[in-house]
Amino acid sequence: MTEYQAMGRALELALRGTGKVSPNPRVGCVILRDGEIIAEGWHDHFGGMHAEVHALTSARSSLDGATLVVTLEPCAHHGKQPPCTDAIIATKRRPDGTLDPERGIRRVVIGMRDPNPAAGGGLEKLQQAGIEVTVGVREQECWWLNRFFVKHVTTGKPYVIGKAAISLDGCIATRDGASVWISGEESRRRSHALRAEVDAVLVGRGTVQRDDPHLGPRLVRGKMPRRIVLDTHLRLAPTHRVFSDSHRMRTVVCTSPQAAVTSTAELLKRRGVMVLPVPLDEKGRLSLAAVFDVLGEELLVSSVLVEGGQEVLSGCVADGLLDELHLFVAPMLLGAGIGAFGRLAVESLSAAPRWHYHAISRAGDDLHIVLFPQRSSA
Ligand code: AOF
Ligand code: ZN
Repeated sequence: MTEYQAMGRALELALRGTGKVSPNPRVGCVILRDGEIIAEGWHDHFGGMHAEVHALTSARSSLDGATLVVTLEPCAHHGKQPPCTDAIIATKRRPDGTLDPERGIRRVVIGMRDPNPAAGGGLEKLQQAGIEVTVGVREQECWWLNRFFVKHVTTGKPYVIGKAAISLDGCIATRDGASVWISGEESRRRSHALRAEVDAVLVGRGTVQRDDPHLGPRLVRGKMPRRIVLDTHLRLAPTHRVFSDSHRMRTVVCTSPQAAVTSTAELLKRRGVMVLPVPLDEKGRLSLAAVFDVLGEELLVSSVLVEGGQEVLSGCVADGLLDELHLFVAPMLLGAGIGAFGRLAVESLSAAPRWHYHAISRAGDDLHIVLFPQRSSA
């Protein structure tokens, strides 16, 4: 097996931490000796053993001369776990503690460097111990796996994904608001897979009122993300599913500081729903930027899937808050319906938010388009 293929296996193993390691990264590791895998490891849950140590401790044969292949630069710090760099270097020590170049791990292949300022620097430490290090193997795939972690650990803010199921002409609902079945089964399955990957799913008050959604990843196996509801004046009835079903402890309602101390807020809190006061913007609405800041910093939410409706999606685009956008486009026309981004006031073509197509695929009868924002030089 080549190192490139071994990194593919490490990427697969990393997925085993999905939904359990956040806000840590998903990390996978394999150890190769004479082209054969002799050990595998992954970071399984937050606070748990790191991928490299997991692999090192499960090796079935001698590590002498072996290559360790890992999706993320081994950490060099004492966090909840001891430094992986030390564990790798330890394989080279003679009983008297000195380093023997013939013993233990000879080479380390890294997918991407660790952007966490507290944990980085492992690469240099390994080199200082005489280990040969290569970095950047399948780097794009490793970044994709950890794009939530990278944004959160470098900015304190969550990675924000917008999602909408739209008609060919960009509507999320007919004029009277009927929207539930625009996209097909495969699109819904993929949106549920997205729900299972993120820490939180976010919707506005209108969506809860109209659809009374559950917001869980029912069509795939996966954990229930936190459910974030934006309700500036806390007007939603406490009978809605997000406030009353068995997952209500996973619901966070963001509301104005005034509404957060009302009797409705108290009732929700008694049920286990979290009520999070968020500052209002100059127009008296919840500041979306502030919502994401609070989620990232106070609740350590590293990724949010914004599912709508029109007002929230438009607001996120207007304020430049989306890092990624998923559109599921159903082959139907809705004419004068409700546009997914209909609240966006675009004054001129040059002011139009622009995107890059990242990936386009068929999802059953629908198209699944993944986009990244074109950011100005900032
Ligand atoms: C690795 N291998 O499998 C992971 C790493 O608090 P701790 O000790 O779990 O450290 C968490 C930090 O370590 C995390 O922010 C990231 O920088 C790195 N994660 N590093 O070498 C792993 N999960
Ligand atoms: Zn580590």
